[in-house]
Amino acid sequence: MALIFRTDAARAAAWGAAFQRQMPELDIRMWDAPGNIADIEFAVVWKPERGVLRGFPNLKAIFSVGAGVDHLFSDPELPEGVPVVRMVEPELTRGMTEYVVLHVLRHHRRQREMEANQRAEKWEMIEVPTAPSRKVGIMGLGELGRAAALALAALEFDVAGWSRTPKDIPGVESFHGDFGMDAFLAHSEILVCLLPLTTETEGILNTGLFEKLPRGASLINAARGGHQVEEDILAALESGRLSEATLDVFREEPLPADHSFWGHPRVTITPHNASLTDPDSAVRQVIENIHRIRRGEPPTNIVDPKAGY
Ligand code: NDP
Ligand code: OXD
Repeated sequence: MALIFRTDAARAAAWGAAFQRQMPELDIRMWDAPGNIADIEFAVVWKPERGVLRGFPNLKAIFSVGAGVDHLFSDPELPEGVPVVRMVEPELTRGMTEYVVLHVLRHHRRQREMEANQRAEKWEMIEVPTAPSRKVGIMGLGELGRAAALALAALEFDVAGWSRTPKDIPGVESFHGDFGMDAFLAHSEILVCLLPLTTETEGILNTGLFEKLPRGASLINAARGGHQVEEDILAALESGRLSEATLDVFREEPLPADHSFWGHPRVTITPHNASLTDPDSAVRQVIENIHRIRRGEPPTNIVDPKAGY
């Protein structure tokens, strides 16, 4: 029994060390030196090259290094019948909650404008309301959206969330499905996207959606670049439909040097690091699932291939 893994190069050593510490008997194979591929039963991967996973004949589970699994389902040769397990781990959730709270507070308190004023050595009294009078909308109320919504509700923001199915989250008004979308958007002065990227959500952050937000609303996208129509964001900023945007993810990553977002005075860019999987905690989840599979039980956090998340 062997496990093969592929993470970004910078974090590979930390993952290898975590496996070694937590399950020293595990036969770990490196992506570029898989050895006898018939031994490989588990793959722990981030953006594997298309078609490679299909080449492992005895694969029992594919674990995503990240919460998102769009990087796996975009492979037309993804082996059928092999469970895909997404990453759910407390540090990833904690990091995303921090990111969302930080940027919601920045938008809410108009911090970007005050920093611009400082650069211009301009003293201008900007009045900011307090949290209960600010409407925040979270698209996606899964592991990450739910935790972020609860943290914002604890700060007494007026929080709403939108998901496929109705939710009962204390302090958070729940909207769901196509039917609930317009009312949800009307409630979102600060809109946060934490949806998975699927065929249904691709390009969802577009002009049509921005027009349903209160005028001058702001956008935080910490989900996937594929959710956003980037020309529509620029147009909405230009027209005043959107007042500002904080973007952690982009259609093309790294963001190309000549992209208009870089120099835009009302766009804040972060380099897809809203939250990072913690190798120690992640390896713990993977090993627990390996034990479950060995006992003949289904792994936890399995993805529904039809829904794509
Ligand atoms: P989950 O699968 O736990 O939650 C997804 C949520 O989105 C659910 O509430 C689901 O609704 C809702 N949803 C899915 N499709 C639709 C739809 N068509 N209409 C309405 N709601 C929908 O995902 P996570 O919270 O763990 O992660 C969300 C995403 O965040 C990941 O897929 C990933 O792309 C991104 N991410 C980004 C990171 C970064 O650093 N930038 C880090 C980690 C994750 P329901 O509950 O009804 O099923
Ligand atoms: C993830 C990510 O999906 O880092 O976890 O984007």
